[in-house]
Amino acid sequence: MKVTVIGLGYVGLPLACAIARKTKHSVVGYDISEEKIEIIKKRECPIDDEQCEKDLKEISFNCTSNSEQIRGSDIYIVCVPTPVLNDYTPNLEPLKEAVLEISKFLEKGQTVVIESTINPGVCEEIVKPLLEEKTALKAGVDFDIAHCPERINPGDPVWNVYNIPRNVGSTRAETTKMLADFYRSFIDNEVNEMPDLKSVEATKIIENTFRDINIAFVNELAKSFDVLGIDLVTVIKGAANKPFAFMPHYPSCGVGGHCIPVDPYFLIERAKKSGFDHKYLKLAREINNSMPFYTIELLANGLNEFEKSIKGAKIALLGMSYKADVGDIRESPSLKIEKLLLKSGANLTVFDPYFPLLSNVSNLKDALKDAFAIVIATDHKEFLNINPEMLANTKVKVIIDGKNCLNKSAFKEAGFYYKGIGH
Ligand code: SAJ
Repeated sequence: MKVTVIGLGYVGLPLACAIARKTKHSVVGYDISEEKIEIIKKRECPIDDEQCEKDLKEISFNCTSNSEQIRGSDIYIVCVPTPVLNDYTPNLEPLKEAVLEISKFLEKGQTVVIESTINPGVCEEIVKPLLEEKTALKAGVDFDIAHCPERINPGDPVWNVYNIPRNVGSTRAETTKMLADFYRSFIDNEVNEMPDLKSVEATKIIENTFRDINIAFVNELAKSFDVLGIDLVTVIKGAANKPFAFMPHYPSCGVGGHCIPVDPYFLIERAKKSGFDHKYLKLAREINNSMPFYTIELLANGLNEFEKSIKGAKIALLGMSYKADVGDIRESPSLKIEKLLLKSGANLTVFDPYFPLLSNVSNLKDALKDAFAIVIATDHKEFLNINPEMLANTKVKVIIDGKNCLNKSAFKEAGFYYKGIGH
């Protein structure tokens, strides 16, 4: 078949590589960014994905920013971002753009698969009318719409597009079967055929919402255990050795990324339209969104111990990425922490090895040099080496460990003021 992947980011590019590498189908990779296409044509990888870097050296596929080349695809797979707007409502513009592009070429017998994360109902309420209007074809009769949510976990060394199980559903059972077999041809794991589109859309949303509420649970515990004088990280480690019915999550300075802090709003907004108010999911979002503020509070308390305030204090903010060892700031709590520090008048130095343009020093040593307090907001590997000896000949006295990633007892024994999140 001819398979077109639309959107060559951290989801679409590994997918296009996997199909090109493991199947006989002809693959077209389409992206609106000419710059990205040029990089891929040189067999370089524009995303942090080791497997993909390897694949791009071995295989090649037609990669283009000219949408004419997607014409005649048996399967169009949409892997574009579905971010949220400032009011946390889903921004489906990139998705609509991609679907509109497809509508110029869609013919009978073809299938449109959405991999982007969407709220229940988007396939039937947005994608379907858009395609039917523009093509005068009928979904479920002349062509099919399917959803096969992506589950890429950026930076994960074990789970990738070749082995993460998938769920797929579409407008017709036989198309779901065809697609499941197609995905099975390059995925060495279960591909579950689901009865309809809404149930597949909902599956992905609850996976990520499950994560958000569990992180909110430990983030609230962090605040209460801080006043109770209990180390939550120690407690979670204890609870985590229960071999069943407990799944550890960890408190931190906030929840970032393109998925976890975003997906719950998809469900909250869609359910609200149908008259249901997700109080619990909204409260979890509020708790997680409060963690950057809590981190600043801990810093202020630490500086107080030295009769200092944030205003005028020399502070090093370490880490802008939302996650360790990846270069991605989408919804990163660091952005909020930086804003709050600047608003409070901090004399701020920012350093993230993945974001030289957002850093105002070019290495960790320079970031620590004159700082009185450091705030760890991302647990990049490089920061894990920070120890009392490294800080001995600096002015650092206060350490706020937003990812609980440094050695608390070593710093306390060396006389530093150390405070983690619930730790
Ligand atoms: N975080 C915590 N405490 C935790 C776990 C995570 O504060 O116990 C924070 C992280 O620091 C990060 C955010 O939450 O800022 C999201 O963490 P994440 O590990 O979920 O990172 P993502 O969004 O890159 O990856 C997730 C996938 N993560 C895992 O399954 C481990 C998964 O939810 C999805 O496959 C994927 O996004 C997606 O695309 O939906």
